[in-house]
Amino acid sequence: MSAAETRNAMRNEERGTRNEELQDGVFLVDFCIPRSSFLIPHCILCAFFIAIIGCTHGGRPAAKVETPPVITTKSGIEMVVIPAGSFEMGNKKGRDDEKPVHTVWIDSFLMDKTEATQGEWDRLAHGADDPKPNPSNFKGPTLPVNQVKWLDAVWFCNARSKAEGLKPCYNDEGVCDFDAEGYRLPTEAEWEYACRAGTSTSYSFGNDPKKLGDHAWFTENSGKTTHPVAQKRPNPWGLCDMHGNVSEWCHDVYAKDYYEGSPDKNPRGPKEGKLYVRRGGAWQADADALRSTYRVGDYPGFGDACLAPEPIGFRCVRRAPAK
Ligand SMILES: [Ca+2]
Repeated sequence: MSAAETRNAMRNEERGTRNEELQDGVFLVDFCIPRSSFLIPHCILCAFFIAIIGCTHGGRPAAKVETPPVITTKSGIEMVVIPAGSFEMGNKKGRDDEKPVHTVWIDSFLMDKTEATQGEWDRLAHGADDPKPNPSNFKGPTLPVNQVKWLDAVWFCNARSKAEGLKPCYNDEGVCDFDAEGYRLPTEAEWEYACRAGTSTSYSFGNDPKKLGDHAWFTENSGKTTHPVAQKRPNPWGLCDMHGNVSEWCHDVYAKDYYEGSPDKNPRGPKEGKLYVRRGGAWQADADALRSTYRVGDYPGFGDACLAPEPIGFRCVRRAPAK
């Protein structure tokens, strides 16, 4: 099978898989709305209500949900301060590459509240000494960047670091210095930890895919296009569009069996491989592909002749500032 055939087969599997195995327990957070002027009071109400009613998952208390603070960077981009903690990564009822479920510790980090937008891309490219054109086929300043190659997402991270006077994380080959203070792509574990936001259900709002339309753009409501970021309800930690709109590049090389030997603290993926991880599903994906634990490996440079718009965007993270 050629590279193009392999990739198309993976994409068809992503689109075609039915939402057949959802986890137990329901964890509903329907009180948060995405606009900043209302976010804090609503999430305080949300946390208060959760404290009152509690929730269950397999008889165990669910992780405590608190709304982390949000900061605004020098570039004017809002980032959520993701707290350090451990979580159960993967899904015992998911696909083979989501198993085994394993406990992972994640250090605190900052994550963009939204997917990287084309407005952000154009501003950074305008001031960069090595500008790259906006790769998106759906055009608009508030739309997420889409059909971006992995190395071009890395370019964006470095350009943003340079624009803010931070040490870039990546060299020209995309090798990451995790000790650098600049921006980078999230590791796959960081992405899932942030997407779950303390939940253990299929989605960050619960298990019911019928509610997905309140939280995500996907095949049933997108009209076959991307949408401006932050139009849907955020997850319990205030992150928008973690489910849907554009699928998001992670830092990690993809390996189907990586969870069998993953480090238990800040895993960063296999050292080598042809595919890179992307997460969260996109406007053209079905509900199953938007689950918090759903994994996809994709070619970093789109090595085929597929004419369909690429559903891939990204968001940036960086180290939490030292206290
Ligand atoms: Ca997304």
